[in-house]
Amino acid sequence: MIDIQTFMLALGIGNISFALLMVAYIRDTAPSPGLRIWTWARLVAGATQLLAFARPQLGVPALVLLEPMGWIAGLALEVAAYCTFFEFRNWRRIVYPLAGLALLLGCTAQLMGAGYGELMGLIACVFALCALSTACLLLHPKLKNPSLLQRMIGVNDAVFGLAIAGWALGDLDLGASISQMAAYVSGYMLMIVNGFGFLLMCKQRNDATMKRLASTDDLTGLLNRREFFARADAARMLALRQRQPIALLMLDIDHFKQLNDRFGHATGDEALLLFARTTGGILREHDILGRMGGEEFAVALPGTDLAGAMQAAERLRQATMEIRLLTCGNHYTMTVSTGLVVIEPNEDLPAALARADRGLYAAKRNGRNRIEIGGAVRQAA
Ligand code: GH3
Ligand code: MG
Ligand code: MG
Repeated sequence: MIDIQTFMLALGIGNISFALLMVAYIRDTAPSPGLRIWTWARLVAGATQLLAFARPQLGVPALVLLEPMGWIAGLALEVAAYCTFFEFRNWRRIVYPLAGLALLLGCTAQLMGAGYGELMGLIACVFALCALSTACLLLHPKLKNPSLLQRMIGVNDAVFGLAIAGWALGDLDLGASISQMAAYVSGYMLMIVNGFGFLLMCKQRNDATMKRLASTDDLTGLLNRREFFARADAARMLALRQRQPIALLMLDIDHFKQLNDRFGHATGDEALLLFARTTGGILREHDILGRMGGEEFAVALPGTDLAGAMQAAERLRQATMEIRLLTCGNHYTMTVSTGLVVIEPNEDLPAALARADRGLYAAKRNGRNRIEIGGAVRQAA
C-alpha cells in the first residue's frame, strides 16, 4: 500500500499538469463557460496536494493552516465550475457560505489541536458531500438529456463520494485498509475522469454549437442552404429507393424590398421570422424547410405528389396572407410566390431546384401571390 504522501505527490503532479495544459489552451482559445474556473480548481487542488506532500518535511507551522484552506478552495472552485457550466443561477449564494463554513470548521479543528488524520477525515467528509451532490446533479433524471459522458462522470463522482465517506467515517487513522485503498483508487480516478470529463463536456457542447451554427440560419433558425441541400438530397434518394414521389417548392416573399424600404430592416427581419414560423408550423414533421438566402425559402415534401404539393403550397400561400406584421401601428400583410415541381426519378436536386425556380419566376411574371408548376425536365434543359 502506498503512503499518503506519495499519493498526494502523484495527485498534485497530475492536477498541476492538467492546469498548465489548460492555461496554455485558454490563452489561445475562447474558453467554454466554467473552464477558466475549472483550471483554477485544478491549480489550487494540485498546489494543495503538493503542499500536503511537502508539509511534513518542511515543518513550517503556518502551512498547517494553509492546507485545509487549499482543499476547501479547490473544492469550492470545482463546484463553481460545474455550476457555471450548467448555467445554474444563484450558485454563489450556496457555494460561498458552504465553503466559508467548511473553512471555519477546518481552521477551528486545526486550532483545537486536531491531528492530521482527524483533519483529513473532516476534509474527506466535505469532499464526500460535494462529490455525492455533484453525482446527484449529473445523474438527476430531470436534467435535460444527460449525455453518456455526463452520466459516466456522475457515476465516478458517486463512487468517489461513497469511497471517501467510507474511509473518513470508518478509518481515520490512515492505516492500510480496504477503505483507504478504495479511497486512493477512486481519488485517482476522479482526477483523471473528472479532468478529461470536464474538458470533453466542454468539447461536446462546443461541437453541438458549431454544428448548429454551420447548419442553421441565424435569423430564422431554419436550415441554411447547405444543410437544406444535404437533407433534401438524402430525402430524394430515399424516395427514389422507396419509389415514392417527392415534391419541391421554391418560395419568395413578394415586394420584400418595399417592406424593408418603408419600415426598415428590423421590420423586414421580423417579417422573415414570422414567415419562417408560420411556414414551419404548417408543414409536416418530416417536410424539410430551409432558407436559401434573403427572402427565398425552399421546401422538400417527401412522399408528396403534385396534387398534395399543390395543396401544401396553397396552405402556405393562404397562411402568409394571414400574417399580420404590426408596423407603426398599422397591420402590414405579405404575399408569397411559389414555384413547384415533383422531382423526376432521373433528376438531381440542383436540376429540380432550377425547375422550381422557373416556376417561381413564372409566378412573379404572372402577377405574384400565386403558385406555378415548373416546366418539364426536357423543357427546363
Ligand atoms: P419580388 O416580389 O420580385 O421578389 O421583389 P422583392 O422586393 O421581394 O425582391 P428583391 O430581390 O428585389 O428584394 C429582396 C430584398 O430582400 C432585398 C434585400 O435587401 C432584402 N433582404 C435580403 N435578406 C434580408 C434579411 O436578412 N433581412 C432583411 N430585412 N432584408 C433582407
Ligand atoms: Mg421577393
Ligand atoms: Mg428574392
